[in-house]
Amino acid sequence: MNMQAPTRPIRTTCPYCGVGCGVLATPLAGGGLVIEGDPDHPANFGRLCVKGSALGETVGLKGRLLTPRIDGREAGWDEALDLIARRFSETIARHGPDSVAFYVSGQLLTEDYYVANKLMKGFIGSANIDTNSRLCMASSVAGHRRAFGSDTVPGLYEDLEQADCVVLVGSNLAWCHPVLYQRLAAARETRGTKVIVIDPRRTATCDIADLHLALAPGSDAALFNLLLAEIDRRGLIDPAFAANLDGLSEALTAARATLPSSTGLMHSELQRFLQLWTSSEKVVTVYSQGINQSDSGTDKVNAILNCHLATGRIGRPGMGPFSVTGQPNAMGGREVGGLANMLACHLEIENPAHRDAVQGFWAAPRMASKPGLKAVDMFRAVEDGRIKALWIICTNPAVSMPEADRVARAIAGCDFVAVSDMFGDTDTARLAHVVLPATGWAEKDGTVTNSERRISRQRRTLAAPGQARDDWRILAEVGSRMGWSDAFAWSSAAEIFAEHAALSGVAGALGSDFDISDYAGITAQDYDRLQPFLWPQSATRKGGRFFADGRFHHPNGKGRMIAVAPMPPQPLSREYPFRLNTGRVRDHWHTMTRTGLSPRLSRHLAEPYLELHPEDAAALSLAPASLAQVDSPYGRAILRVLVTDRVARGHPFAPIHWTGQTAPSGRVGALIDPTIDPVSGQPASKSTAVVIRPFAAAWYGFAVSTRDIAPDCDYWARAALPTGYQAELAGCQTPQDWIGEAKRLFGLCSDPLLVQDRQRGLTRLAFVEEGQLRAALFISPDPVALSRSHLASALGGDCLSGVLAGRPGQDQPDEGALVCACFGVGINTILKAVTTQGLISVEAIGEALRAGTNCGSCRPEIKSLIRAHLPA
Ligand SMILES: Nc1nc2c(c(=O)[nH]1)N[C@H]1C(S)=C(S)[C@@H](COP(=O)(O)OP(=O)(O)OC[C@H]3O[C@@H](n4cnc5c(=O)[nH]c(N)nc54)[C@H](O)[C@@H]3O)O[C@H]1N2
Ligand SMILES: Nc1nc2c(c(=O)[nH]1)N[C@H]1C(S)=C(S)[C@@H](COP(=O)(O)OP(=O)(O)OC[C@H]3O[C@@H](n4cnc5c(=O)[nH]c(N)nc54)[C@H](O)[C@@H]3O)O[C@H]1N2
Ligand code: SF4
Ligand SMILES: [Mo]
Repeated sequence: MNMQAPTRPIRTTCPYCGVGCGVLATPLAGGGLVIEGDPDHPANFGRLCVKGSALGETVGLKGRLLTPRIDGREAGWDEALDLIARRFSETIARHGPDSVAFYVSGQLLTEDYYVANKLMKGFIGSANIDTNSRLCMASSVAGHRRAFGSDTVPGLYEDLEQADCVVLVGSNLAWCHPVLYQRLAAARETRGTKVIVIDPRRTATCDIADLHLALAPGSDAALFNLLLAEIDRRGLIDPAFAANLDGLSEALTAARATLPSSTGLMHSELQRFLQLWTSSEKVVTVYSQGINQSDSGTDKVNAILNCHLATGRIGRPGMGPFSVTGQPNAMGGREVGGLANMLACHLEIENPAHRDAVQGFWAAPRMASKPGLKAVDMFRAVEDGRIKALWIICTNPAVSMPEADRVARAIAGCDFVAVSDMFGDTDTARLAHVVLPATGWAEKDGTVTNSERRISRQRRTLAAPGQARDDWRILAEVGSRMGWSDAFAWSSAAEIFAEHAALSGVAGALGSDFDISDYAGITAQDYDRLQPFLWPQSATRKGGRFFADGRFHHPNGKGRMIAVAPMPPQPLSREYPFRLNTGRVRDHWHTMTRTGLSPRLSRHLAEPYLELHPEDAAALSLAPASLAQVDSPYGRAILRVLVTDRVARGHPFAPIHWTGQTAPSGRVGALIDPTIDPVSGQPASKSTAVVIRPFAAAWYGFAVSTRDIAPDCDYWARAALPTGYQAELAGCQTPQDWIGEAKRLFGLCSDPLLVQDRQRGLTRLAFVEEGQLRAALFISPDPVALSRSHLASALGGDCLSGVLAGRPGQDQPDEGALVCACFGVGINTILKAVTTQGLISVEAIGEALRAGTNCGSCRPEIKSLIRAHLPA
C-alpha cells in the first residue's frame, strides 16, 4: 500500500533527534535509498544534518537480525511469541503483575508505544513500564507538570527565529539538534538575535554565542534564581499574568537568598546575562541534558520556568521556555503514557477518575493503580529478583544506563529476558533468552512527535528484511497470546493511531492538554496522506502555543512557581577528585548500532576520548593522545586523552557512544553514578566523581583491514572505513610474535611485509594480496603517530607507496581528520586553504572546497579552524 514506484520519493521523518526533520526517501531499484531533506516539512524546510543525510548508508543488511532467536538458536515466530506469552503469564500467575516489566524507548513509534503501554497498564495490570526517556526527559516532564499541571511544551520552533535573545542552557544544539541550530544561526544573521550559551564546557554551539557562561557545574538553579531576583528588582514581574500564578512570593524569597558566588561566574559575565535576558521581552530559554540529567534536575527546570512565568514571557511569539527533546519520539512516548508514573494521553495514574476513564475506554480487566518502577529502580528490582520477566524494546541499557556493568549483570541474572532490536548482537541482546528481529526506520509505518508537538508520519520505504516484524505487531501478538485477542486485534498502524486519537478525546474532556480527537475516525487512506500537524487538534483547540492566556492545567486553573533552593553539587573526595561530564558527539547516535555502519559518520571522531584541561593533563602526566584509565566507585573505562581548554580544570568530558562491539573498555556508562533526581527519578549522568591515571600501556597499535578486525587486547576501538575497518589498539604486555598476532587479528595466513626498528620498538606489518593492501598493523611504544586517513585511503587499493612509512608519498595529499563528512574534506585541506590561499570565511572555504555546503553540521568547526589559524 505504501510501496510506491522506485522513482518517486516517499515523505518520511528522520529517526534520530527530536527536531524531527522531514525526509524524502527514494528507494533505488537495486536496494537502498536516496535521501534528501523535505522542503515542505515545517521542522526543517529541506535541511538535513549529517546524520540525516547519511541515512542511506545505514539501511543495509549488515548485522541485522533476520529471525527470532531462543537461547542463541534460530527459532520460528510462533515458538518465540508463545514462549514470551507463557513466561510472562506464568510469572504473573505465580508472583503477581508487578513481577514483570517492560523497558522501552523514545525511539519507538507512537503506535508501538501505545500498544506496549496498553498491554502493561491495562491488561497485565502493572505500571512497570518505563523508558529510556527516564534518562533523558523525565526532569522536564516533572518540571512541566509542577509548573503547568501538565507536560506541555508551550512554544514552537519559530519562536527561536522570532526571539531577540535565545539562551541555550545545558544544550549543545550545534551537535545535538543541528537543524534547529541552523535555523537559529540563520535568524541571528538577519535579525541580530543575542545568543547566550550556558555550559561548563566550550562547545561547538558557542560558535554563535554572544556570551558563553562557563558556570560551575550544577549551578544552573542558582543562576536562574539570581535572574528571578533581578526580574523582581527591575520591576518586570507582570502583575496581570502573576494573578494567574501560585507560589510567586515563596519563589522570590528563595531566589533572593541565592548567592552569586555559587555560580563561579565573574560579576561582569553575570551582569551581562541578567541585562540581556531581562531587557529582551522576546526571550526563549532552551534547555536540555545539562539541566535534566542532574540530581536536582526538576528544580533546575522549575528555576527556568519561574522566570518565564513571572514575566509572562510564555506562549507568545518569540518567547518561552523550550525543552528540546532528544529522541525522535520522546514526545510521543510521553503522550501515550510510556513513563511508569503516567497514564495514556497525559492522564494521571494516581487520579481515580482518569484511571476509570482509561479502563472504560480499553475495557481493561485490571488497571494499574499506582506508579510503577522507574528505570534505575526497575533494574534494581531485576537485580534482586523482584522482577522475574523483563522485555526490553528499542534501547540498549547494558550501555546507556548509569552503573552499566551492574545493569548488565542484573539483566544476565534475570529469570527471563526478551529483547526486541534491529540487531542481534547489541550488548543488551547478547544477554537475552529471546531476541526478536524488529523492523527499523524505513521499514515501518507510524507517527512521531517532535520537540514542538508536531506529529509527522514515518512511512515504510523498504521491505522488512528476513522475518523482521513491526514492534506494535510483536507486542499485539503477545497480548493476544496472553488471552486478550480482542483488545489487540489491530490490522494496521492506522487503526492504532485512530484508537489513540479517540482516547485523547476522552482525555480532553477530562481537561487534558493532549487532545487529537479530530483524528479519531481517521481512515487508512487519510493516515497514508497525513500531513505534519501540531497538537492539540480537537473541536475546541487547534495547534498553536500554550499559556499566553494564563490558563494552566492545575485543578484551580493557575500556574505554579516553585521555590527552588539550589543544591550544591556532591562534594568531591580525595579518592575521586574529578567530576566527569558526559554527552554526545556530532556524527554518532547513542550506542552507534546504526551510525556506526556509516564510514563517513565514523571519521569525525573514531574513538572514545576524554577531554582534559591542559593543567589537569600535566598534573597527571598524561600526554596528548595517550590513554587514561578512569575509575569511579562503579566501574572503569580507558579513554584517549584529548588535551583542551574547552573544558574546565577538574571537569573532564567523555562521549557516551562506545560499546562492547566498538570499544569494550570505552563504555562510559560503566562509570556513571546512579544517583537520581528525587522528583523525576532521572539519573545525574553529567557528574560522576572519578579518579584519572595514565593507563600503563606497554605498546600502542593501529590497524586497518579490508575484513572485520577481531582485537583481543586491553584496549581497542574499532570503526568502519569505506573499504574495511580500522582499530586503535593498546596492551599492557608486549607479545613475542607480532606476525602471529597480526595473522590472528586479521584472520589472514599469508606472510606480511615487515619493517622493524628494534631500537625504537617499532613494528610495521602490511599484508598485500594480489597486489592490493589487505591489512596493516603499526606498533609503537608510544601512541602511534601516522596518517590514519592515508592508510584508510590506501586500504584495498594497489597504491602501496608510503604505506609502511605511515604517511603519503610527496605527490599525495593527506586529508587528516575528517571535518566535512558530506564531501570528505579533511582538516589539512581546510588549513591549507586558510593559510596558503587566504580563504578566511566559512563561505569562501565552502566555495573552494564544498566543505560545509551540504548539511552544514561542520560549519562551527570550520569557523573555529579559521579563527585559530588566521594568517598573520
Ligand atoms: N549527534 C547526536 N545528536 C543527538 C544525540 C546523539 O546521540 N548524537 N542524541 C539525542 C538525544 S536522545 C538527546 S537527549 C539530545 C541531548 O542533547 P544535549 O543535551 O544538547 O547533549 P549532551 O551532549 O548530552 O549535553 C549537553 C551539554 O550539557 C553540558 N552540561 C554538563 N553539565 C552541565 C551543567 O551542570 N550545567 C549546564 N548548563 N550544562 C551542563 C555538557 O557539557 C554538554 O555540552 O541529543 C539528541 N541529539
Ligand atoms: N553517561 C550518560 N549516559 C546516558 C546519557 C548521557 O548523556 N550520559 N544520555 C541518556 C539518554 S538522554 C538517552 S536517550 C539514552 C539512549 O540510550 P539507548 O536508548 O540505550 O541508545 P540507542 O543506541 O539509541 O538504543 C536504541 C536501540 O534500539 C535499536 N533500534 C533502533 N530502531 C529500532 C526499532 O524500530 N525497533 C526496535 N525494537 N529496536 C530498534 C537500536 O539498534 C539500539 O540497539 O542514553 C542515556 N545514557
Ligand atoms: S537535525 Fe539531523 S538528526 Fe535531527 S532530525 Fe534533523 S536530520 Fe535528523
Ligand atoms: Mo535522550
